[in-house]
Amino acid sequence: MAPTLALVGATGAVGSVMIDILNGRPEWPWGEVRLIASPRSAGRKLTVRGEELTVQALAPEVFDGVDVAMFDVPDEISARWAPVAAERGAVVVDNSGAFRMDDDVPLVVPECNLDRIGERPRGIIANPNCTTLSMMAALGALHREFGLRELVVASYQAVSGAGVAGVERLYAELAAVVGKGVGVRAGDVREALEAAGLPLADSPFPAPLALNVVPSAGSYKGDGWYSEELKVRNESRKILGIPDLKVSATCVRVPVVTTHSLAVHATFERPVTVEQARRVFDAQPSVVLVDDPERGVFPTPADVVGGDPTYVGRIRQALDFPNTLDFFVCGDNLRKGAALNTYEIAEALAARA
Ligand code: 2RA
Repeated sequence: MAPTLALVGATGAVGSVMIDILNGRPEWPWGEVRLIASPRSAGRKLTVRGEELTVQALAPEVFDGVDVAMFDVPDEISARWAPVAAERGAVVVDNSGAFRMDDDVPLVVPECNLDRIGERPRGIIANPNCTTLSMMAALGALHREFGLRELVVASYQAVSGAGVAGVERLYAELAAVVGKGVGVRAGDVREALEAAGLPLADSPFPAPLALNVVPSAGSYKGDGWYSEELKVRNESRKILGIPDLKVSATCVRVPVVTTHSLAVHATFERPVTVEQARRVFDAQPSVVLVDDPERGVFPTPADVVGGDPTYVGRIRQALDFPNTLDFFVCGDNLRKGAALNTYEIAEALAARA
């Protein structure tokens, strides 16, 4: 019998992208699909592959008979409900941060470590954070060939990483500054936002995003580090299976709606040329090279948003660092960075069922 798939968080920002992905997949291994959300959203009707489905309220019984349950909900909801789904027999693929670093939960990017999906003693598989995920297909491919040793990363993160509130805030800020001639004197953007009734106290970000960049993503964790920076370090080590990988990240929020970008400085055990790296990327189906800098061709978020692949450009050999490449990566943080990677894991589970 075809397996049953559940989507928990079906009405959220990532859940909506997940439904687009379900509707667009060329292969369809599933029988029944259940859409699950908070009691507030229960009863809503959503269409999956031509069938209108009614969203069910999160409760233990909704997991009975479910083979794979994808969770796209906040950490605390996953922490409480993923074990319930697993106890009822589902394999959970969780997109929250609740289980990512647990030793008995694999953290999976299909291009890097799909073999780990069978090792799930708690019935839970974790999906990485979107910032890590946006570079992993590219980095994993290089690691297999040249052995990654050190990684220095700067991120340029879209506001949709902070949810619907982040997107609404950016649009409101942009509307408040356009045509005002601000951004030329220290503090004038803040003043324009205050004048427009947009105090920073109401923002998900600690500084204006319009006409600005903000070197803070996630929550402050002490010693100068934000949570996103620590996630890049810890998750990269776990996914690539390099526990002592040297990593340093600086995560920055930028006025982009969707698609995270990263400037990557990666040092390898073995020498690597730009041509070799290009061949490796060409051979990786989920990586697309956009790299002709002489003609101004490179990936930008505005040009690749909505796409599934990881887009790579600006590949160059670091001038002063042996065995080191610099390159720029863009990946849609809601697709490969969240919903798509989760779904790819679910699809691999269905293929093995
Ligand atoms: C962010 N990576 O961009 C986070 C979302 N999971 O804020």
